[in-house]
Amino acid sequence: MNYPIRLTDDTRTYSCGMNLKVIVQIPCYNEAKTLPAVLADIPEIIEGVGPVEIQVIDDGSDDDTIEVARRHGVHHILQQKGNKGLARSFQAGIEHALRLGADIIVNTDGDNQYCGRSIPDLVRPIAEKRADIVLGDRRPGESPHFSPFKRLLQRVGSRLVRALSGIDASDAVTGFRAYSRDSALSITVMTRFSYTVETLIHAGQRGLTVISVPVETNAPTRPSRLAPSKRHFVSRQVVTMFRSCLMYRPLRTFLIAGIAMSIVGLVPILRFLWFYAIGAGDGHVQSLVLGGVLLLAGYFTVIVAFLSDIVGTNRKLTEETLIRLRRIEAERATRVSAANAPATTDHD
Ligand SMILES: Nc1nc2c(ncn2[C@@H]2O[C@H](COP(=O)(O)OP(=O)(O)O)[C@@H](O)[C@H]2O)c(=O)[nH]1
Ligand SMILES: [Mg+2]
Repeated sequence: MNYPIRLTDDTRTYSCGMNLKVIVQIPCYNEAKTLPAVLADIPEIIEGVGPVEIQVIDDGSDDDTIEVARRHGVHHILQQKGNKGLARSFQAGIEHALRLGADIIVNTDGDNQYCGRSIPDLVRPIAEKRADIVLGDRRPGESPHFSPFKRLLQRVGSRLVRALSGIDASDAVTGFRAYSRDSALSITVMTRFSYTVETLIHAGQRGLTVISVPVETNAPTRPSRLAPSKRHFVSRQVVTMFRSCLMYRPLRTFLIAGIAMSIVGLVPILRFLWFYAIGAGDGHVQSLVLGGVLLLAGYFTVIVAFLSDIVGTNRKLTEETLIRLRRIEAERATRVSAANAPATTDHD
C-alpha cells in the first residue's frame, strides 16, 4: 500500500536536479513517541540531489512504532522478528535500502536526537562525489547536550579510532551518517555492540573517503538506551576496538603482542645469566623459568601473527566476493522493486 508523505513544514521542500535516490533509514526500538517529530523534520526532496524516501526498521517494538510509521506515510517498513539489536537492524536496513535502489543511504536515530534539516548537508558531499561516507559531527567539544565526562570520552575514543583507521573524526560514534551506494555495499557489521566505530575502522581499511560535517542536535528526549551507563559505553567501545584490531590488523596486533612478550621474557633470563656469570646462579632458576615461559609465549604469538595474516588475506578475498555478490543481488532486486509498488512492509 502506498502511504502519502505528510510534511508539516513547507520550507523543507526543494527543487530537484540530479535525481539520485536518497533513503533515510531509522532503526527503531519503541520510538512511537518521538518518531512523528523525526519524520516531520526529514526533507521530501533535496535540492540538486533527488527525492527522499524513508525506511523504518522496527526491531520488535512493543509499542505502536509500526502504526505511527504507517500513519505518517513512511515509504518502507522493515520488521525484524523480535529484538535483534541495533547493529543487526542497521545491517538489515542497509541491505534492504540497496535492494530498493538507494544511491545514498542516511542513517538517523528514532529518538529525535539529530535534526532532519541537516540531512542535505550529509548527502551533498556524496552526490558531488567528494566523499564515500559523511559523518554528522555533533561537535562534542562544544555541544551543551554532552557532559564533561562524555566530552572526554568522545575525545579519547576519536583519537583511538584515528589511530586504528587513519580517519580523522571528532565524533566517531555519531549515528547520523550518509553512505554512498558503493560504501554501503561494502558494509558488513561483525560486532554486536557498536557498528559506528566498526564501520569507520572498516572504511579506513578500505581506503574510503570519510568526511565530517557539522550538524545540529536536539535536546535529549530520553536517556540513551544503547549506553545506559558510562561504564557500559566505555567497555562496549573498548571491546569493539579490540575486536576490530584483531579483525582488520591481525599481523600488527599479534606481532606487537608477541615481540612485547619476548622482550619482557628476556629480562628475567638476562638477570639469571648475570647471576650465573658472577657465580651466583643458584637460587635464581625461577627467573629462568619465568623468562622461558614468556619467551615461548611470545614466540607462539609471533607465529599466530603470521597465521592470522594469512587468515586475514582470505577474509579480504571473501569480502570482495561478498561485495560483488551483494552488488549483483541488489541490482537484480532493484529492477524487480522498480516494477512493483513503491511502498513496502518487509520481514527479515
Ligand atoms: N534496532 C534496534 N534499535 C535500537 C535498539 N535500542 C535502541 N535502538 C535505536 O538506536 C537508536 C539510538 O538509540 P539511543 O538510545 O538514542 O542511543 P544513543 O543515541 O546512541 O545514545 C535509536 O533510533 C533507537 O531506537 C535495539 O535494541 N534495536
Ligand atoms: Mg539517541
